[in-house]
Amino acid sequence: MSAVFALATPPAKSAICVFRVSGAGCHSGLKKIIKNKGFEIGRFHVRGFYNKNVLIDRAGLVVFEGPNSYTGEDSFEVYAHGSLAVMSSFVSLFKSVGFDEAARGEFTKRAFLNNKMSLNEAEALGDLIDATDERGVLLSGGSLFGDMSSSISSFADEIDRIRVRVEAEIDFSDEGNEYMDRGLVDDLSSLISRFESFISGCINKNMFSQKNNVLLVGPVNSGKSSVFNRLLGFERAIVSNTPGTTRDIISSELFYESSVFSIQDSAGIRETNNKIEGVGIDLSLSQIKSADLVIGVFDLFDKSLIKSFKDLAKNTSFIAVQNKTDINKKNLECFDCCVSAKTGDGFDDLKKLILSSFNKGVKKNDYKFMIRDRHNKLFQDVVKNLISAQKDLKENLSLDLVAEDLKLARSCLDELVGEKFSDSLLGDIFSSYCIGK
Ligand SMILES: Nc1nc2c(ncn2[C@@H]2O[C@H](COP(=O)(O)OP(=O)(O)OP(=O)(O)O)[C@@H](O)[C@H]2O)c(=O)[nH]1
Ligand SMILES: [Mg+2]
Repeated sequence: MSAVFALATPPAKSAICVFRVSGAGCHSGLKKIIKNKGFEIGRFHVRGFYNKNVLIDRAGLVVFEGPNSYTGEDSFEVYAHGSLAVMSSFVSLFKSVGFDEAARGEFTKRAFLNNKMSLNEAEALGDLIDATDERGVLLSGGSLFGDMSSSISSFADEIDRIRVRVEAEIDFSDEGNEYMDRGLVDDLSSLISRFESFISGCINKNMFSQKNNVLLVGPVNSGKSSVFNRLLGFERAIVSNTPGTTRDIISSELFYESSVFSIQDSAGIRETNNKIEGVGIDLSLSQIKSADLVIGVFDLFDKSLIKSFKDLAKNTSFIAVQNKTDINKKNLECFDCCVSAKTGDGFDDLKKLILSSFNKGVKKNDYKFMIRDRHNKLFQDVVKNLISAQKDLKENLSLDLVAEDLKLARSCLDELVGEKFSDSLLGDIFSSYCIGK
């Protein structure tokens, strides 16, 4: 495949930036842009990179030779100084020697096409990069480095072995003999229960990586924006003593105890004739539906409003927070948590409450592997076909049908690891990757 390049680090000022180049002819292209042309494969060198004799940067260089590279092709990586100007100079330099810009996920797609990894491993790699907490790293790592691929391959072998036995029975019965191998039903049942237990150790990425959406609501001026800023640790939202200050939904991410939460501040809810404020209030109300946790922020004198806000949250978890405890007495009878956004008092408890309200849901520690919708569907199809084969066997129905079901179950596993794939499937998978991966 032709030589492509991409920046593998974000296009932002940084200590260093990393470029990846891979494909046919990339080594000869490299020799055109460095003066000291000798290099050892797999060894770190420092080289001057030149565009028409003008030195762009002295940068780290590691050259790889296919098939012993990430992509399985000849490739190299450059570790340059991380200024935006240096990055853009390298882009021009690489284009000048005929390298094309890589598409998203191009390097991993090539790795898959060159049999360096299976399709489910390529997907797990994308999930590892998307991981926003330690558990996400462990689970996507389990799918990538752990025994997920070997489990799938041993299930596939086992299905094949059972099918061979069924086909032997077909030949046997063609010769007019009675159905013999009674152990088949038991072996198939045991395979089904082990496969189901394997699936129960997998968690769908969608369920796992729910963004932990937390919405702050409450009456005007209760201090929602102040609580929001205090949770984040910086002044993100405007705070003022004018009721109705916040008009829009303001979002930011909060990292706490290796989990990430998406926190949203919203317009205070009250009767209003102001059109813009009214739109903000409608937005707050509609946002409640997509929140995973609603935090009502109140002043002590708002306590009669707690119930109406709790009702708005309907089935979503709700925490009632009393703010401004620096000027009012704490009332833990009415509120779940008492804080002062002004002094920071009570925020450790509030963060713990937020964390625990999410931990009540999915028990992430019960799982070994992270999977996607595509895998889940294929796993369910495997079970469906195995159960159908089991039923036919038990009822002494046609052995040809049993063999056919087993073939279908096996082909779902082939699809999972990418032994069978369509271009559109690869397009769907790799287009969600970062450039440079
Ligand atoms: N004493 C004290 N004042 C606070 C505290 N939190 C907020 N305030 C004050 O309360 C007023 C309203 O604060 P905001 O954070 O803007 O309140 P809000 O609920 O976002 O208001 P709207 O967006 O208008 O609905 C400001 O004057 C804040 O300084 C607190 O913990 N203690
Ligand atoms: Mg506000």
